[in-house]
Amino acid sequence: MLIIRLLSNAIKSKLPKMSRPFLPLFIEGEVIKGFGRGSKELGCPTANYPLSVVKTLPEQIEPGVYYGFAKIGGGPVYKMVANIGWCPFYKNEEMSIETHVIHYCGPDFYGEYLKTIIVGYLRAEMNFDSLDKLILAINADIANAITFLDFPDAQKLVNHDFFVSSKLGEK
Ligand code: ADP
Ligand code: RBF
Ligand code: MG
Repeated sequence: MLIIRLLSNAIKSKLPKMSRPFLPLFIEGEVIKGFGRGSKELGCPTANYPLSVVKTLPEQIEPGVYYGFAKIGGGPVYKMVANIGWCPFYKNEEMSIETHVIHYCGPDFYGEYLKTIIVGYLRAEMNFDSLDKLILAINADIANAITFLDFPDAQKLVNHDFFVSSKLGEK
């Protein structure tokens, strides 16, 4: 069963770009406290956006795991992975956008202005029968994102004006 689901996810992630015309997607806002489930202890802290930002997502967006770039305040641009959806493993009641900034290991940045560009889709959100399997899937997502974000199409977005221009609210 798991293999069938993984295969169908792999096929979906290869859908032509036009099937997700809303990508790349530009998201920005303040980082707030999330679900407090200790994703840091899972080895994967996720910066959460407020509901007001989640509500700006295009209607057609599919819940799932996405990859892209992120900039915390006036800092450098990092690679990231983001889970957008309801986290079936935890059955959240609200949709959320949770961004893990890959290779960032500085201090917490609650209250900072976070800009993200969602570049591509990795897979659907899944339910897992153990936390260890969720962690394994997240680690595979991070490895895939690191690879895909080096492709020239993605690299063009690193220097996008969105990351350069100073926005109101940016600290
Ligand atoms: P919460 O439930 O409040 O979202 P998490 O355990 O998911 O808590 O941790 C997320 C917080 O950890 C972020 O808001 C940020 O301040 C901090 N953080 C530190 N390193 C990272 C990182 N690499 N990616 C995302 N958040 C990070
Ligand atoms: N939660 C799920 O329930 N199913 C998933 O498939 C799933 N994939 C994720 C992939 C990535 C890259 C990240 C960062 C998170 C993912 N999560 C998923 C969310 C995870 O459950 C959440 O970050 C923790 O519950 C902390 O709020
Ligand atoms: Mg979080």
